[in-house]
Amino acid sequence: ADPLLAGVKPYPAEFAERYIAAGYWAERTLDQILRETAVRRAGHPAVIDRGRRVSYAELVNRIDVSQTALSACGIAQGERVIIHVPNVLEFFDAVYAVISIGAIPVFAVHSHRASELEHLANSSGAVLLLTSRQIPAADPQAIASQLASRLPGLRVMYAEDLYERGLHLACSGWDVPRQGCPRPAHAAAFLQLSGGTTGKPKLIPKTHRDYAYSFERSAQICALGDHTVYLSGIPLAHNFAASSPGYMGVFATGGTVVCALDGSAERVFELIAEHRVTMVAAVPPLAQAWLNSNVKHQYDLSSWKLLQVGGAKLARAVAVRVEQELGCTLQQVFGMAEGLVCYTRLDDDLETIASTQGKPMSDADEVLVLDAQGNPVPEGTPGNLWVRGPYTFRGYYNNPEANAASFTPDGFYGSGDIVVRDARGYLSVVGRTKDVINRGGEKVSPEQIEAVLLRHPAVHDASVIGVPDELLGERTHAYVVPREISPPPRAKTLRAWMRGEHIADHHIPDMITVVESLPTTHIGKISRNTLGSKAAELQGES
Ligand code: J2J
Repeated sequence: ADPLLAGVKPYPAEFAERYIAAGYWAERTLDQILRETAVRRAGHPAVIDRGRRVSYAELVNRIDVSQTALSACGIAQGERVIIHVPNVLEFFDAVYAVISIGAIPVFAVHSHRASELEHLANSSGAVLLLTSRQIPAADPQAIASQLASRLPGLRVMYAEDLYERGLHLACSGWDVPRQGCPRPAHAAAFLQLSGGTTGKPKLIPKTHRDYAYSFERSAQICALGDHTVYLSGIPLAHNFAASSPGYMGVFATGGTVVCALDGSAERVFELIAEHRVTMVAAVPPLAQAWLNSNVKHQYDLSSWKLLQVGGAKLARAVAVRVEQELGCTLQQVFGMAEGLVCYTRLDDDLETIASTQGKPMSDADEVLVLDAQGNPVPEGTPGNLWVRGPYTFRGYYNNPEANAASFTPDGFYGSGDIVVRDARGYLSVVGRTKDVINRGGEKVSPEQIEAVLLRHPAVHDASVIGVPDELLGERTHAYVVPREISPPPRAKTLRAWMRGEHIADHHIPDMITVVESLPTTHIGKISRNTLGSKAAELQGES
């Protein structure tokens, strides 16, 4: 089978040559990087998940055995496999077994339900869903049967069964491979979901060599090493927790990953104290909850050196409290699954750390800040962010329409963020042009929620906007125009109905208001912009 995935836009040859010559790209695959560390650090704990401590040697063995289970299922190179597993040990079995076999993980977040998974399966052409029995507040059997009726071709397996099944197969004579299948490093390694995608989910292909560069460079910036004990308060499936520097950065440098099933203050503090965690990744609402927690003094947090916060804008007023109140250094991280990641540096002055979102990780990141006409804006002036570089992708998977809208002809990706760049190259995020609601780091597409509401028989029209929220930064507010029936549907009924639609919790609006009409633009389109400012006037039942 061709290890290079059709539908993936390659880097132009001149760029590839340049990145190789400069030493950014190497000929290694993601599983190879883990295996190399495992040789050097065989007995060192790679993953700690509750009572389970798994050394690097054991982790690699689990992956090899899990690979056998996937082969027995007939999973082959280039096929797509959805990973729907929370922050538990089996997440790594699943991800690295799929990668080792040369198949392509497609990362769902574990809050996704049948509706989101169906879209993901359709747009990726996945043949297998690896889900989990450990997803908090989910009924995996129900999800599997809802999917079975809609997508009869999609097989479903539990990540928890991979290793057991593989062991069983090995006992009955199956060969357990002790390495990954050979692939070039310019092959696609996996597909990431773009934040807040509309109708057709936008999938971001990453190659082994560009991703490896991004987490190895990130590991340098964050001073990762043998001593590192890393915990993510956010899903490991998210690009931030995977590569900035994330678990892949930890595995490249021989540290330990501690699994946290959720980001609650109690759980995270307990794990930090018990395992002497040194660095933690969070979105702003989590960081805020930890700062405001009244239990933090009950735990020994002295091992904690670094708190990374990213995914959404961290308020300066919150940022300035971190060092004093949590006893660790703050690092702001502004990144995107599509590529560019900016960090404040560990030795930056406090003002820079509190008030900027950092500077690009690589000297080879080409960042443009442009006005609406495409002209560079002066330093210190807000403009649209465009980027090109050794780990910024060149196109969405199989999606020419999205690509035409997102790239300049010479390959710069427009992130939809409005930023201000200072003389040193540090960026501050001040707004956005894209139609995405950033709900505390979780990217939500208004269109996607509207589409669900419009399926309700009593809904004539719906419009969803983001409104300011103290904790989340933004929350979702749906305005719904009922059909001319009496009595009109109530907000409460609509919400209850949405819960039954098998969608992720973050796709259920935080507020629903039933109104008589929605403001329109001069050509008659619903205007989300005016809706924001008119919201107060729109009387209705919430
Ligand atoms: C303001 N907005 C931010 C920040 C992301 C590291 C960190 C984050 C992500 C991520 C990531 C922000 N301040 N500090 O992939 O590797 C908003 C921007 C951006 C979008 C990308 C990583 N950090 N954002 O959040 O693909 O609008 O990646 O374009 O989920 O989140 O979202 P996503």
